[in-house]
Parts: sequence; C-alpha cells; structure tokens
Amino acid sequence: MCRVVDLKQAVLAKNDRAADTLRAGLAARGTTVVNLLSSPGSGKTALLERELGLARERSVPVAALTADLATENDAARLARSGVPVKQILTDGLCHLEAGMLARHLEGWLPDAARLLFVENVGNLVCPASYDLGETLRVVLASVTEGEDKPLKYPTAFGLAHLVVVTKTDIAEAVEFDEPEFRANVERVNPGVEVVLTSARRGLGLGTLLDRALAAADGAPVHTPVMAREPHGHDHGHTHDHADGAGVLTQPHS
Ligand SMILES: Nc1nc2c(ncn2[C@@H]2O[C@H](COP(=O)(O)OP(=O)(O)O)[C@@H](O)[C@H]2O)c(=O)[nH]1
Ligand SMILES: [Mg+2]
Repeated sequence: MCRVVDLKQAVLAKNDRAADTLRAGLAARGTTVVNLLSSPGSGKTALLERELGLARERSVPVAALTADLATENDAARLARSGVPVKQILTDGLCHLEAGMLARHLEGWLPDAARLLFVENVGNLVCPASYDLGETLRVVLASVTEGEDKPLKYPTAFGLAHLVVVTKTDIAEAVEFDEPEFRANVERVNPGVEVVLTSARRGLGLGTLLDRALAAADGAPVHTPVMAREPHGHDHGHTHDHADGAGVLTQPHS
C-alpha cells in the first residue's frame, strides 16, 4: 500500500516539476494557461466555443487545446471560432499531464497566443491532482448537476481559482438552488469567485475573459485555502485524502 502511495506521489511530484517548467516557459513567451475542469457534459466546449468567439471579436490572440479519451468532436466544434485549436487524445487516460501538454504545444502553439485555454478530460476526480502549468484553474458545474457537487468533489472545487456555473438559462426548470451551491463552494474554497454563465444565451462570457486576461496581466488570482501538499513527503500519519485524490488535502491540523 505504502509503495502505491509512494509511486503516486512520485508521479505527481514529477508532474509538478514539469508544470512549473511549462509555466515558466510560457510566461517567458507571454502565454497564460487557463485550465477548464468539470464533469463530462457540463458545458466546457459550449462555453469555450463562445469564449473563443468573444476573444476574436476583441482581437485577443488565443488558442485552445481540448482533451478527450476518444473522438475529435470537440476540436471540430471549437475550430468553428476560427482560432487555432488542437485535439489531444489521451488513449484511455482520465486526465491531462503537464508533460503531455508540453509535447502537444511544441511546434504548434502560435507565437502570439496570449491565452491558451485547455479543456481537460471531463472528470472531476483525476484531473484535479494535475497541475498543467496553468495560471487560472477554472472549475465548472452546470445547474443540472446538483448543488452538493462542491462537497462531493472537494479537491476539484477546493483548488479552483474561479468557479463557473454553466447553463443558467435552464436554472429555473431544474430548480437550481444558487444560494445553496454558493454556500457549498464557500465551505470547500472560502472566498473564491463564482461566475454565472450560459453559453446558450451568451451570459458571463465577458467576465470569464476579463478574469483570464487579468491573470495574464499578472493580477493576483484567488489563493485557495486548500493547500497543494508537497509530494513525496512522509505524513507521519495515516488518513484518507479528499475524494481519494491522494495528495491534495485540506490544511492539516
Ligand atoms: N441549455 C443549455 N445547454 C447547454 C449549455 N451549454 C452546453 N449545453 C448542452 O450541454 C451538453 C454538453 O455540452 P458540452 O459543451 O459538450 O459539454 P462538455 O462535455 O463539458 O464539453 C450539450 O448538449 C450542450 O448543448 C447552455 O448554456 N445551456
Ligand atoms: Mg467537451
């Protein structure tokens, strides 16, 4: 058991180093990564389609990478915006890693790209543990998913720099309880901003782009209370980590 934990920590420690290298390399060339993370079907691609369109309208140079286990459907959808888009197929892997991202960027990332949006594999567990060299980590939840999801996936929501609610156009029909959702977000990630959006109605797009651009300009992003633990250390105690991610935890007492 200990060996499994050690191996997992070693993998994550290696990813962290790759992410730091990638972040520094991208910063040097003026590109900021926005990592979009959510469950499948919560509306990442739909929102990104609109976001890329808005960035084009505002003449902000952007690019997008989208990851899935199979199909190039999302890249085809995003490419309609006219911005450079690339599909990553993870071949069964449930998350992206910094090294994979770095390899896909080589020789592809346009020089001018100020923002690079990364649509992670649809999953609220595995991707939460992997830093992709992002400056802004956005966790999305649609109004149809239930208000308790921040409590059920505390690592994903707890490490978010920004939380986005999607599909607000149907909030009433599904009786989405916004105050309850906000209260649950606040419990796992005190102080994090929650942005309401609807790709269908074009709501909240400007706010999201503004936050991404502010992060790119070096404005401080929200600092989650939940700490990213240094990997590979000895806890000196045994306990379960948040939603089984194994290495990302609430602050220890
Ligand atoms: N009503 C409504 N449906 C949406 C919205 N955004 C996405 N959807 C629908 O939700 C489904 C999943 O969207 P998609 O963008 O593929 O989600 P992803 O798997 O997170 O990338 C599709 O049927 C979309 O049409 C929205 O703002 N409003
Ligand atoms: Mg998608």
